[in-house]
Amino acid sequence: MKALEGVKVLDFTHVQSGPTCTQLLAWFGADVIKVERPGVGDATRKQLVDVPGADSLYFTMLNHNKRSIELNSKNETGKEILTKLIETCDILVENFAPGALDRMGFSWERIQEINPRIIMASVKGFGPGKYEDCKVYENVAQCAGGAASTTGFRDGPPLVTGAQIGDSGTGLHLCLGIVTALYQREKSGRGQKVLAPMQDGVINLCRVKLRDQQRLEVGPLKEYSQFGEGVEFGDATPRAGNDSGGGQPGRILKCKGWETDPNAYTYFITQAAVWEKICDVIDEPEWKTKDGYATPGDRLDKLNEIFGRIEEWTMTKTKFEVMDICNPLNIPVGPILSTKEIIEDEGLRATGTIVDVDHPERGRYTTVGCPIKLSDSPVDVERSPLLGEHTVEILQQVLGYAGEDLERVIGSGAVGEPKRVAAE
Ligand code: CAO
Repeated sequence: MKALEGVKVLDFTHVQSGPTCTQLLAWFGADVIKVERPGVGDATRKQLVDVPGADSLYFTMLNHNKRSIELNSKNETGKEILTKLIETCDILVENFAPGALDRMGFSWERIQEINPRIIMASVKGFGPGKYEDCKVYENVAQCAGGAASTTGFRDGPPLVTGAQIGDSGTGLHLCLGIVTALYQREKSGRGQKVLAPMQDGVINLCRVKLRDQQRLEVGPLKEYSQFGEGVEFGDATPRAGNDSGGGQPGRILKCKGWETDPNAYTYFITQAAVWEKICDVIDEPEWKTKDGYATPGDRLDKLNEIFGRIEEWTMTKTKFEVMDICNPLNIPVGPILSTKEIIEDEGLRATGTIVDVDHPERGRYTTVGCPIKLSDSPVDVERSPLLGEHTVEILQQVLGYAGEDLERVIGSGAVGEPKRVAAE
């Protein structure tokens, strides 16, 4: 038994933000029916193709455990089928450009008329306001949500981060909204509309930077390296390089091999509670009591010197040796892991966070499994569907089409050519 067993999802999502959300719902046990344009499908199927003729990793890694139906929602028979899907499903998830569903003839009002219990969940770039009509991609959201202006080094341009906080981050927000609405429906009997704007999701993840914005109004941000370096603050939260976001100073430091390995680095936090142990490890025992070094406040204007000395030590060790020495002492450190190291990590494989999956067109590939672990709802990662792989199955089993009616629908051009599954 899976947590969301019996829940049916009409998955009208594409690219990354929406598919991340519906993939989680599928992993939690929902029956996720991905509706795709006949012959075309989700644009990511053919983006960044690495195996000619096969669905890309971009698509496969975001669409596990789903079923695919080809459906032209702008054709009359397509609309008939879509209406039946709305009648049958508990949740509709979409991340079309603003207004696209209305243009198809499926406004929220119409959807509620068809099924008052349905939860309609949408990702849009912006919430209501002057930008609500914009099409938005990951990096636009990172920029508009405060992440870019606060990422990078003070003397460099704003930076976007590799973590897809705009797309996958918003997918997570949407997913929480959906299960919350589902829970409320248990009591109210009514569906509702769930909206997760990408800008808002990024702002939520940048909460501590908005905290700092308001602290800045009453004085300099003393834990930022900039303060110790005597550089004046402007009127907005600055980029803080690799400074830690909390009250304990932290930096990324070189480790043994950094000259040739771009990831031979460690994060190192000079947490106040373990200052004495840090002094012992780096062989500066007098710093424990020395004037100007003994208390966190005193150290703020000497962070460059202190981290410079710690780095002299970390450069004599590999990032894993730093971890092995510091961990037992409760000194917070973290190796900078490359994507290669993560994919090869036995521990992550053992927990199902990194998994290998077989695919009939592309063979075996590695993917990220479910990052959320439920003790009573285990996740089995199943390959993504081929385009229209389940069209006939869904028409028959979910919507009850049979005989001449099924022939009519298939012959209408609304559902593409019925597919045969490639031999597995
Ligand atoms: N049958 C018929 N038509 C279909 C269809 C189907 N099964 N599926 C989609 N379409 C149509 C849509 O109705 C739309 O038609 P109109 O323009 O006539 O309304 C058209 O396909 C294009 O849809 P779109 O505008 O959503 O797609 P796009 O590639 O132009 O834009 C994106 C992509 C992501 C910028 C846009 O969808 C968007 O802003 N989404 C919301 C924000 C978001 O999720 N962004 C993150 C994406 S991940 O980086």
